[in-house]
Amino acid sequence: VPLHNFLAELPKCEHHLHLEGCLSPSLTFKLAAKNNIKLPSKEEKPEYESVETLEKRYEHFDNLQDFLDCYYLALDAVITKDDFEMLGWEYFTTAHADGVKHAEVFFDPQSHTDRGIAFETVVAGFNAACERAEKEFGITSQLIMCFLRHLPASSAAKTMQSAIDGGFFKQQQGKDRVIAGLGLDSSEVGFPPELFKEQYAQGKELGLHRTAHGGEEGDPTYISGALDSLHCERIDHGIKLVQDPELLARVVKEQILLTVCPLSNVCLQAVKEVGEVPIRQFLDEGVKFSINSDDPAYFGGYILKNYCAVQKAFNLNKDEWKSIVQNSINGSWIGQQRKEELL
Ligand code: ES4
Ligand code: ZN
Repeated sequence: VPLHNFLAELPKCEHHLHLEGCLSPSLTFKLAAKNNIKLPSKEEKPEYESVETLEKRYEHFDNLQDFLDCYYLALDAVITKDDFEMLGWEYFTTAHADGVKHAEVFFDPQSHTDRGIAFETVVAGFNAACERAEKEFGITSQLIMCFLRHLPASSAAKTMQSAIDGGFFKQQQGKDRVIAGLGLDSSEVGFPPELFKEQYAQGKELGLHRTAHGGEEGDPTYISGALDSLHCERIDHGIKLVQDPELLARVVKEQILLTVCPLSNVCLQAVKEVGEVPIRQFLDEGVKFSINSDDPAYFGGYILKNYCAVQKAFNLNKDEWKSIVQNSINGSWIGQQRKEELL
C-alpha cells in the first residue's frame, strides 16, 4: 500500500476494540489446556478440533450473530486473573507494534460473570495489562465497561452495581485508570438503546463517559436512540448514518465521533468491501470518525491493517490522514495535556 510507512508512524488512538475480541484460536487452545477446560467435542462442533480448524472457521461469518456465537463460546477457556491479563497483553503488544499511543478498550463483564467468574477477577486482569502497557510502552489506556444488549436490563443493572460496590469507576477512585466509561454491544437489531436508559443515566450521574454500538446492522434509529436516550458522546460503527441525512447533519453539528471498523464491517457482511464503508462521504460532509479494529483475532487484523485497507480503497492524501488522526486524538477521553503530547 502506498504511504504504508507514513500510516505505520501516525500516532494512533483506538476507541473500538473488544479485549475479548483479541482471543485468537491459538490463545484459546493454550488457555483451555492450561485450565483443563473442555472445548466443544468434535461431534458437537468440528471446528474445535484444532487451532487450524478454528482459524478456518473464523475466515467466514454470515453476520453479527454468527460471529457472536463463536466469540462467546471461545471465552470458556478464559478463567483466571492471569488469563485476562494475558488477553489484554495480546492486545497491547500488537497495538504498540502498530503505532497505537492511546487506547480506550471495551470489555464485557457479563460474558464472564454469567459463567461464574468474579467481576473483580476480570477487571484486575485487564487493568494489570493496561498498567504494564503504560510502563513498558507508554501507551495510555482506559477501560469501557459494555452491557450485553441481548441480556435484560436487570442484568445490566446488577453489573453496574458490582462496579459501584467494588469502587471500580474512575470517578470513585480519582485514579486515571480503571473504568472510565460505559458501552453497549452484542446483538443490535431487536435490542434498542432505550432499554438501557436507566444504567446510562446512572453512569452520567457518576461522571462516566458514554458510547454505544449503533448503526452496525441496525437502522439509524439505533443511532438517534443512543444520542437521545443514552446521552452518548460517541457512536460505535454508525455506518448506517448515511441512510438519514438529517441525523447526519446533527452528528456533524454536535461533533459526535463515530468509531468505524472497516475490516469488521466486511467480515460481518455489513458491506461487501471496504470501499463501501462511507469514509469518503464522512470526510466530505464533516462527520468525525476514528478507524479501529473491533475484534482483531476474528476479523483478520489489528488497527494498522484497517488503516491500510482504507488507504487501499480510498487513496487518501496525507492531509486527510492527518485530519483523521487529529479527530481521533480530540475525540479521546483524555485531558488537554495528553492531547497535546499526541498531536
Ligand atoms: C462486537 Cl463487532 C461487534 N458488534 C457488536 N457487539 C460486539 N461484541 C464484540 N464485537
Ligand atoms: Zn464492536
